[in-house]
Amino acid sequence: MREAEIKVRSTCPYCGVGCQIDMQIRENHITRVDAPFDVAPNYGRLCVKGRYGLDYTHHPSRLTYPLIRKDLGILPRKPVGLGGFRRASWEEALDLAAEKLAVIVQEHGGDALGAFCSAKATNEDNYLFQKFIRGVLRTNNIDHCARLCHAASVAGLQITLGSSAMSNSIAEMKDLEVLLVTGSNTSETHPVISTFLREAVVKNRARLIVIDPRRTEMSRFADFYLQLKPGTDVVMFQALAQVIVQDGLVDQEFLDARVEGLEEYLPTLEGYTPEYAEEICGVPAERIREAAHLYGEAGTAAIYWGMGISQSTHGTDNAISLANLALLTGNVGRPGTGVNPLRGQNNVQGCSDAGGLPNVFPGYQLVSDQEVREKFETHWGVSLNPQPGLTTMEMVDAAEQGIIQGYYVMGENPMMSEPDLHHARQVMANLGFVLYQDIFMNETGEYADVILPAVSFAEKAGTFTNSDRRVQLIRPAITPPGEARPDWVIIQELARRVEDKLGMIGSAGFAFEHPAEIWDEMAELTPPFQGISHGRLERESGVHWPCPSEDHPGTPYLFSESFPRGKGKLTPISYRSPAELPDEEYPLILSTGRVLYHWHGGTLTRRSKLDDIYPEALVEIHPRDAKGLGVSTGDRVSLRSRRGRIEVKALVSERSPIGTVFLPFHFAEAAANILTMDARDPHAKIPDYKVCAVVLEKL
Ligand SMILES: Nc1nc2c(c(=O)[nH]1)N[C@H]1C(S)=C(S)[C@@H](COP(=O)(O)OP(=O)(O)OC[C@H]3O[C@@H](n4cnc5c(=O)[nH]c(N)nc54)[C@H](O)[C@@H]3O)O[C@H]1N2
Ligand SMILES: Nc1nc2c(c(=O)[nH]1)N[C@H]1C(S)=C(S)[C@@H](COP(=O)(O)OP(=O)(O)OC[C@H]3O[C@@H](n4cnc5c(=O)[nH]c(N)nc54)[C@H](O)[C@@H]3O)O[C@H]1N2
Ligand code: SF4
Ligand SMILES: [Mo]
Repeated sequence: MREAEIKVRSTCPYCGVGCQIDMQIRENHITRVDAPFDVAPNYGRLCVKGRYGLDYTHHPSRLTYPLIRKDLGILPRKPVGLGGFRRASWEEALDLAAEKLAVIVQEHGGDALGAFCSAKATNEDNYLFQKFIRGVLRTNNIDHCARLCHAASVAGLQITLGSSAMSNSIAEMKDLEVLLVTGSNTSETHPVISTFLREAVVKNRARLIVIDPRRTEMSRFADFYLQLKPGTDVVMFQALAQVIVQDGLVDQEFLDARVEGLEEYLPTLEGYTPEYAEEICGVPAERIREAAHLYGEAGTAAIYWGMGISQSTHGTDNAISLANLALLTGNVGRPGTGVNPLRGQNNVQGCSDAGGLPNVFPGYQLVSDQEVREKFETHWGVSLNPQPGLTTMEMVDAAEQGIIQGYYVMGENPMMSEPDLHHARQVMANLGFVLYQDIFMNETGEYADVILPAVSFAEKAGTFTNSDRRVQLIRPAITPPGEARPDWVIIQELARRVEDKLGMIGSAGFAFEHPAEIWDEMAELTPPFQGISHGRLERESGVHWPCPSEDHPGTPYLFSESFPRGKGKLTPISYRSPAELPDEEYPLILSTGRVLYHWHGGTLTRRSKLDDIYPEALVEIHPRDAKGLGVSTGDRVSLRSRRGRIEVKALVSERSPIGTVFLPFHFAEAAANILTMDARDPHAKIPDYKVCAVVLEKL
């Protein structure tokens, strides 16, 4: 008899929209995915990844038992595939991992370890992970892909508003009046959000401004498409601000009541005329004036942005310049207004919220604050390190200098996602110990000493927090392959063993029996989560934090009365040109990013049907540049920068501007990050993935 079909409600594991999905399960397989029509945030909508991209869960190459490197201890370690490892029991692998970590802590202190938590894993996994790293290993060297992502948005919004999350909900998008989208290829990277934004324009007559060097699909819907030169955002946004000030479009009442810093700020706009912006950004001054009027005269206007703003050596300034615009015009704190960095990974918001950052405990409570630390010390029964830890890129530096001796990587792939991979891989090859925990082997796992197999989102319980701070459940739908275990279970087993070896038995407490209990402990220590529990999420489907008590409805938009820092701060900035510009030897700008069908290093989507649709890397080049180089679509070309060289196929298209080529970073065989550089934003430490210099040659 055929096994009955069951339906399981869960949350899509790909992007930060956090679509709700109904998975049909037959014979332990996800056979079909639908979206419930009556549930936020997607109300029946899904993109191709949510609908057809979950088949990676069944891929035969899932990790099913623990593995130990055959040539353990030989340095520099070579990157090896699964053949370089031998099967081990959980006992042996966990004991070995615990022993290695404990020895490093005993001999060099906890700060000799670096830990990467995961924006793919649950809030509960990440809470427990950081509890282990801080409480048992006694280091705050914990970070994750948020550093390579919205770190600059976070830094900029901290300075101007004191908060860093998206200020508005997805629900209000379709009713917007004016919206500005910049540095976001929304249709491909937040596809369901893009349908709401386009609905606002197409059905509800919203006016759209798109500011992006690349002719993204969103630009086709725009009233104003300003195709600025890469890396010139500060000039563009300062010029918009100047027009708003000069033409009397500021919201004086709002400025008087809720904003400070106007006197110092105004003079710094002086040189930024639309004419100067035309010269630097390549956009006609008149268009800049018109766009400024559209934004400045709107009753309500909201700003949405992505990596084109954040991933820059002046990303913090970019984000500040956007917040300044919103403050000048009073476009923040009411429905339909706001400043909205669109969060990328399914749970990057939650991983940060749960304390997956080097300077904060869950809920952004500072590790350097003694009172906060004492609260966690009392609750966890440990003494904690008061020194904020290192960021992702600083950990690479520290590893190179021999200060960091070991990595624990859970659910990330830095050997594809970090810039300047030749350098990053060399550092990895010389680390004393690498512990790796994932659902698949990837380019980072090839450097592991011990591999611990985790289960996927479809095989465990927990919560993800989406881009508008909505906490939602995932539910077990299929049984895991082989001996794979949930991340939180693995972390507990490991933590107990390391405690044992360090002689701290019975201290921190890793005896949870269900993720719901882990959530409850985190909520108890984190005021904005206190009104949320798994039980409530079962009943209500999703709750937006801050939600301080059980009778609190949750908070769909922020800053209605005040900003977390009190008044909003207009913040002076000035333009600096990108860190590396084209020259005679490297005459083109390389911009890297995403395509609809693939996900980051490709670990998931290249094991999905989606790979049949988009099976290889393509570098997008403007017809004018292509003609000059004698290149046609389909030709093989080499791309070379000061850091390295790769080979790809060309795609001639007018999407990229003249002088700039675009390359997705999803393909290991043509890894974009071989070419990129690790020049960083001084505040946010985020690398510039959007502008470096390359030369393209036909093969
Ligand atoms: N299909 C798919 N979707 C994803 C992901 C994925 O890997 N695949 N990843 C998720 C993650 S983690 C993230 S962070 C998001 C990222 O989502 P996005 O930020 O939308 O993605 P990117 O492709 O990095 O491109 C950003 C945009 O910035 C523009 N840009 C480049 N340089 C500049 C500049 O100097 N100024 C301005 N204003 N714009 C510029 C590019 O032309 C592009 O349109 O996507 C999420 N969604
Ligand atoms: N050139 C260039 N580089 C970039 C960017 C760019 O625009 N250009 N963007 C940057 C940005 S914004 C980001 S966010 C980063 C992303 O960089 P990463 O986070 O390093 O990339 P992912 O490929 O998403 O890695 C996720 C890993 O988690 C694993 N995984 C999935 N589910 C689970 C689970 O439940 N448990 C465990 N343990 N593992 C799981 C997957 O198999 C995969 O190996 O890349 C950055 N790098
Ligand atoms: S928009 Fe994002 S969350 Fe929704 S189905 Fe697509 S990838 Fe999943
Ligand atoms: Mo990201």
